[in-house]
Amino acid sequence: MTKTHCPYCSLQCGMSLERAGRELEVQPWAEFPVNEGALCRKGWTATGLRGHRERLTTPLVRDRATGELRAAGWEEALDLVAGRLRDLRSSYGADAVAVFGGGGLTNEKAYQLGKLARVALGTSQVDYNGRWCMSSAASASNRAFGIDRGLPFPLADIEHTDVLVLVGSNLVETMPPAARHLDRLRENGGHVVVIDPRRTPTADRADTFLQPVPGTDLPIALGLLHLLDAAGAVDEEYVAARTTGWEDVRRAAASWWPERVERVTGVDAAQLRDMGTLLAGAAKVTVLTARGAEQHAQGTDTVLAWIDVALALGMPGRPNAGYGCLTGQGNGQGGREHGQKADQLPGYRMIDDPVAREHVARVWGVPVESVPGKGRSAYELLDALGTDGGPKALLVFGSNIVVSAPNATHVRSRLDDLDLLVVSDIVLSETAAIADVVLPVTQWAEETGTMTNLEGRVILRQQAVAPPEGVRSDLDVMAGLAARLGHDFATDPEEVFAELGRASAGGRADYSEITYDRIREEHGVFWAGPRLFAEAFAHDDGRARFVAVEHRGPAEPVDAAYPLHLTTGRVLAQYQSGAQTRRVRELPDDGPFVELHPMLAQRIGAYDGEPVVITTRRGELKAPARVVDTIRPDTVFVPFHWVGANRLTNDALDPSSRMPEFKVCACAVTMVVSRLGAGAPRTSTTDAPVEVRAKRASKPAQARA
Ligand SMILES: Nc1nc2c(c(=O)[nH]1)N[C@H]1C(S)=C(S)[C@@H](COP(=O)(O)OP(=O)(O)OC[C@H]3O[C@@H](n4cnc5c(=O)[nH]c(N)nc54)[C@H](O)[C@@H]3O)O[C@H]1N2
Ligand SMILES: Nc1nc2c(c(=O)[nH]1)N[C@H]1C(S)=C(S)[C@@H](COP(=O)(O)OP(=O)(O)OC[C@H]3O[C@@H](n4cnc5c(=O)[nH]c(N)nc54)[C@H](O)[C@@H]3O)O[C@H]1N2
Ligand code: SF4
Ligand SMILES: [Mo]
Repeated sequence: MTKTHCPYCSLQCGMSLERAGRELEVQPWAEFPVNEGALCRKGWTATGLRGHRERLTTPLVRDRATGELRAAGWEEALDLVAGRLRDLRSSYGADAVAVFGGGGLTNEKAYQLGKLARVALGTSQVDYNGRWCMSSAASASNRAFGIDRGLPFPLADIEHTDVLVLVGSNLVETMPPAARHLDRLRENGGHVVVIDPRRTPTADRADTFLQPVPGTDLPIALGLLHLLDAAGAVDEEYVAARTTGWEDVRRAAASWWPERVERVTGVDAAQLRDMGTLLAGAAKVTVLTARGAEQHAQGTDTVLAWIDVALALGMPGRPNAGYGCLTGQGNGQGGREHGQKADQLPGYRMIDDPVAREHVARVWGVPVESVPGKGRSAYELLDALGTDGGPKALLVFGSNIVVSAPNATHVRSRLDDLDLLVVSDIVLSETAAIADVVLPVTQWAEETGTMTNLEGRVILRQQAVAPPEGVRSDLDVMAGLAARLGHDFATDPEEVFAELGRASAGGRADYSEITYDRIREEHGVFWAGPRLFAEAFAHDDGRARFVAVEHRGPAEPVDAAYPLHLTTGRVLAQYQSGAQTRRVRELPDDGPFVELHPMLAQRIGAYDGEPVVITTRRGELKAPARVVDTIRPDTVFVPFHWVGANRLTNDALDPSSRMPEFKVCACAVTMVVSRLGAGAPRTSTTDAPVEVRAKRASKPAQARA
């Protein structure tokens, strides 16, 4: 029996893997405090990729003559990659080679990937998919608090807050075992507020539900600040002692009276006033943001506005209160701390900080001048591929870009213009399928490494079974490439972790005191401790910053041609690009769908289950309609776990985090001529028969599926 953690999301649920003959069974690990033995369907079925017929077990190389991928040996594949990287570097310079990582990689891999880029390849062009995840919350937290720790307190603390505000989180479907905290909070007499354009299963667990137009969470926060100020509910003592900048925020909020907020957001002024009263009267308030609020071209400002609300109430640093971001990927937190980010060195050090550069160069044993500077952010990197002056080769570890990048048709064209695309994966993802070289790697359960969960708790995923013959670990692959480029890299995860500890020592995220043994003994170890900010914030003066922000609105407003808001997100049974979960037999793989309101369905003559076409300025997708009365009539929703959703999405970026606007763009929906004989798109609202799918009941999240 091996105690380990789920391969998927940032909750990193503890689980126990037991061998039963040739099978590997998932069993509860009841003592692990974050999930107390509960798992969601994805966790229970996580061994489904083991021994899967689509598992990659040999390197693949694209044959020049046939254009097809063919099996190759490891030496051939690695020699080929290293040789072509060397050639491209000598023709075009070191920045002609780019590296793209993932927030699902272990800390050891994320650290080694940054080192592979900076030391072995000498390129500044490295970034990762975390840019598309929580980067807006990260840049807001750095600005406001001087540090970016998703949750500065253990998740279970929310059970003891008085009011919990979830801004753009559907955690009942995205972190099902965490739903227990909502239930316990309400049993304790607490109040849950959910803000989402869709009445999700999470909203069904709320006492207050606000259903705004996508992209308008920022004015809601300004409206609340306006109300709190008018009611004299601002904690003046806390504001004076622990913060700076309140007066600017007060001025910015002054013109956001509730009726103006209602006009912009669609949220009733009366409902907003009630929420203001609720917050004003609560002793402990916790605000949590997730992708719904963050994945916008004004995502950073939106998070800053919500941090302003928490600060005005005097919450951050108080027990069972404050602000946090619900990070998403398995190693969403650690993945952004150890140097796979374009502007960053291990330990959350900034790459343009001379002291940080000296320290890390010493650990790496290289001259400090050889450490490259800041590179392009994820989307800007992809956008530059194959262009004049852009990278000619891309190495991908742990991301399925073809499915999950915004404006996917354009990104695909950039990938097609590369001289060399190398993908390391466990299956032939849509991105691996177009690569020149595919390197098959070990997966979770076949290897050991640490992850840092959404609370900043460093946990240990331990190897439970031997990998299939023919695959190598990512650490082996990186060492193999480094060796061919003249560098000696460690491959033992514990050794790499110790090196990471030294490189991070003294940084904002300092792992130097953490060891595998301590993690095993303590159910995970929090870097910087479980609770931050009780005494001081991380800025030099110890104070948090209020930041005054303005509402700009979505980069692409609706108009006559594209009259609807499109938003995207997740369903419970699939994970991310679906590369893994679409292959797990026990999980429903029912394709993308277009969720829309009965009123909209009636207007266009669409029927539940029948195909509709959704169009944006960038592309179109045909998929079955899912007619539900839980979504705003002016908004449609498409899950992104299947190819297609991202052909539609907008690549407008947040100016500070460089987060793409996944959560809102303008679209049009028309019905397709169907077998029911309906014809051209309709505008009539009187005669179209509408079948309304019963609101899907919230799934028994904690029950074993
Ligand atoms: N089942 C499942 N769980 C997952 C994942 C998965 O792929 N599948 N991925 C993991 C990862 S990496 C992440 S980042 C997390 C994401 O976790 P969440 O952020 O909870 O997931 P999303 O579905 O992306 O978005 C949450 C909600 O935002 C709403 N929303 C859309 N636009 C807006 C808006 O403008 N404002 C507001 N307030 N809400 C809006 C959507 O309707 C949706 O219900 O989930 C993690 N857990
Ligand atoms: N429209 C829309 N698009 C979105 C989002 C959205 O809400 N809407 N959300 C965004 C968010 S929050 C995220 S996090 C991204 C995620 O999108 P992706 O980056 O595509 O995430 P995954 O599907 O997890 O991709 C991981 C890939 O790595 C492989 N893999 C798994 N483990 C390992 C490993 O240890 N090593 C290696 N080498 N490979 C491994 C998997 O098989 C898979 O192919 O999508 C973003 N895209
Ligand atoms: S919530 Fe589900 S996907 Fe996330 S770690 Fe737990 S079992 Fe895995
Ligand atoms: Mo994410």
